Amino acid sequence: MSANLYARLAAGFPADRAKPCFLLSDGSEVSYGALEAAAAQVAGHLVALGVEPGDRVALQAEKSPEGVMVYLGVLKAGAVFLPLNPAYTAAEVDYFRADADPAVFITDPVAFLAQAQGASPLAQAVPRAASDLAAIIYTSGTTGRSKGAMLSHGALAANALALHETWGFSASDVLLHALPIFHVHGLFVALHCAFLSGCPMVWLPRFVDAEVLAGLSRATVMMGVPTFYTRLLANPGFSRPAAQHMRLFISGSAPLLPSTFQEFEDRTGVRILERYGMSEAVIITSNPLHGERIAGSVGYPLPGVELRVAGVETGVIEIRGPSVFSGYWRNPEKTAEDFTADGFFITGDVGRRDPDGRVWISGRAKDLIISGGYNVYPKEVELVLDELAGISESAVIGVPHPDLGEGVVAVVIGERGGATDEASLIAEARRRLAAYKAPKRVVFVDDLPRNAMGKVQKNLLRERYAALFGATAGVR
Ligand code: MCA
Ligand code: AMP
Repeated sequence: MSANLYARLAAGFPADRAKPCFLLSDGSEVSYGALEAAAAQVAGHLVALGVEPGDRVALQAEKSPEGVMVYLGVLKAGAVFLPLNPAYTAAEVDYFRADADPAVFITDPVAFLAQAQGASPLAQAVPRAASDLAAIIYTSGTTGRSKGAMLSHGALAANALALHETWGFSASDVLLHALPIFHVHGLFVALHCAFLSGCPMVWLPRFVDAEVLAGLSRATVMMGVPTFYTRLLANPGFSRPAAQHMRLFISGSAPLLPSTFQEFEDRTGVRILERYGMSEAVIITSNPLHGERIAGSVGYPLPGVELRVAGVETGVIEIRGPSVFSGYWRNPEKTAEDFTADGFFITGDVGRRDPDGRVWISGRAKDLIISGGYNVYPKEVELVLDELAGISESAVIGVPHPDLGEGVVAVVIGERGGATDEASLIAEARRRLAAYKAPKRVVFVDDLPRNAMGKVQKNLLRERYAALFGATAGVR
């Protein structure tokens, strides 16, 4: 039997295909029937273009229902979906293009769908084995170069089915979708839960607190990064009545501060359900739907996930299970480095487990900043800064930020006689990198603290600049 993920997801679509899938801000709707028909057109068009099973199809575009139609069409055609953040600069995209070698690169899904109308729709999903690739998700590496996490049809299906069950999704849900759809959270976690239950989504192009607040009155479940919740709490209109339609608020992609969890409960009477995930494994652990949700804990491993801590009490989290990725695209060395001999993936997150299995994440062994739910790899930013005139060396760190969780800060040593300032360095960085990766602040120093090996001691820098954005608590 084919394991094509499209067929699995479509099996969850409502029997009455006239039912809505997307509830749009202008009051209009897109039905499941329209989604299904568009996916068939896209798949037919891709096949007619000569796209073979396993070929990559890239999509770099602003969020839209048409983008989702393209995603499903790519799956149906048996090709490999490659989503890219529209904020990436041309230089960043050149790298992904060269590395992933996509057969088709789509930047305007509306125009692509219009072209696809000329093709004959593909009735049946192209047969795929569970181990065949469904998507490649680029996630930056410690060397400053992104690597593509290869996710198979089987891995994505296993995770989607586990989440659908764990979070109790049903046809009577309405999911508020305000996340971007070029990352695992908005693309797989949110969409797959909706599709498997055949429920509609309140579809917002991006997070705007007033629009989310309005959307909540029509929704039952919301998924977001912690910044969504701090921004909702900053809106005085967000109160108990605003949340009363909701059965579930889910948070992930970055640590949810216990203070946010508590403030949310005080304001609404509801406890946010925190879960933990990664591009390489989709969702790994979740607090329980029924049972205690504890601030600062990411809950229990999902069914099928084996999780262990490499250390006596606290250590790096390692995982094994059906939703773990198949390796890094065209990078067997890095793949080998990140798996143990017995097949566990080394996440780079540091944590501990209670005797009953509950997981707590306390930090990261990897040099990674998470700003508003987006990963920023310091090395990538340092490489860019070090090339700029006026800078002899830089160290990029994340420090507590009241809105974004962590804010990117560059600590730089200027070149002797070089003339540069904070604003121009930030502007230069933004020309070369997606805006979310650029430092929000630059601090000039004469020297960087180093250990005996000459390595910059970033922990000292993080302590020194902890109050730069006026936030009190950091990574829990
Ligand atoms: C936008 N900017 C940012 C960020 N987003 N800077 C730092 N960090 C960010 N996250 C830039 C913008 O380009 C803008 O610059 C300026 O900062 C201020 O933007 P603002 O209007 O405040 O931002 P926004 O458009 O409202 O976006 C903030 C956001 C957004 C809503 C928090 O970043 C977001 O939707 N984040 C979700 C990320 C996500 O889905 N992560 C999941 C990864 P200018 O205006 O000058 O251009 S998947 C994952 O991590 C795993 C698997 C998991 O567990 O889920
Ligand atoms: P990504 O590479 O975008 O998939 O980001 C994955 C990383 O986000 C993980 O390795 C964690 O460091 C972090 N992360 C995701 N969810 C949580 C959470 N609930 N608590 C703490 N960190 C998280």
